[in-house]
Amino acid sequence: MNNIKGKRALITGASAGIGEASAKVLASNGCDLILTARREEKLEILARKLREKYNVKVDIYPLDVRINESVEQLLENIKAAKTVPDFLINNAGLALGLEGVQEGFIYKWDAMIDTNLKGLLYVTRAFLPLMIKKGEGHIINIGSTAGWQTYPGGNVYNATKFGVRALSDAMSLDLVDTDIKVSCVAPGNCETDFSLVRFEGDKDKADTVYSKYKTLEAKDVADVILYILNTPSHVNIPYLRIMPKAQRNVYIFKEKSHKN
Ligand code: NDP
Ligand code: 8X3
Repeated sequence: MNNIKGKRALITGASAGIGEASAKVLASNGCDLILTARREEKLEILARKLREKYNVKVDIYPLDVRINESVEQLLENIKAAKTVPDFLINNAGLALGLEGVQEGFIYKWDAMIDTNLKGLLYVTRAFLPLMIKKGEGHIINIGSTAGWQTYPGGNVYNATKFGVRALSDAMSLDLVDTDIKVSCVAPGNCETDFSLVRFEGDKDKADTVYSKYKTLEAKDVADVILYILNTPSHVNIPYLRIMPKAQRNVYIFKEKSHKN
């Protein structure tokens, strides 16, 4: 079944990790793309490859989701280009640090809240009216297992991902009289640049997060996004949690000696 061929997806945070993998998986199924992130040069390279390999239309726009004026400018550009998306994948996000609240850094809290919650809201607020007008559509918000279970030092990141989960639920209710579906995809530990960003470039520290057991790969998450977008029109998947087999929750996992 391919319900996404010829449709168009807007992906935030498409320059790396889960967003980049989603762009590849959707393009390989014939879906046109609007790719956004702050690092335009990464988007350019990705877009060129996807156009060549899959013959799909790929537009790129540099975007910092924290800046509502930039989101509104993106909306104007997309209106002018008449490329209203059918799918919105709110993926841009990050964690910064693992400090306890008592020693936390305000700039890290601001960055997480502004990106993971306010950025998601800005983009959704901008594009939802157009998607409703267009007819059927689907919003996928990338949550996390951190939105189901807190862990020491997770505090503000946990709060943003619990928030993404609550917002997904709330959006779904608000949209009951429309043909827009809302899903929250919540991955467990997935090897991307996430930990490198969290530990501000400390590669050794980042690598330890992924060395204990076989983690998810970004493509695993992209594949479930594809599955959700491909469900028949009358089917909705409000939440989908995806974990590495070796990780049963934030605390319980099987050590690497059994790496598969
Ligand atoms: P990466 O660091 O590999 O990718 C993050 C993406 O978000 C990048 O493309 C980055 O692009 C973009 N981004 C970050 N800040 C902004 C911003 N202000 N404006 C626009 N784009 C931004 O991490 P992941 O792929 O792992 O993360 C993707 C999502 O998945 C996040 O929401 C994360 O919380 C979630 N997640 C990750 C898990 C994991 O274990 N990896 C598990 C569960 C959820 P650029 O820097 O170019 O702007
Ligand atoms: C990322 C997963 O466990 O590092 O959302 O918070 S975790």
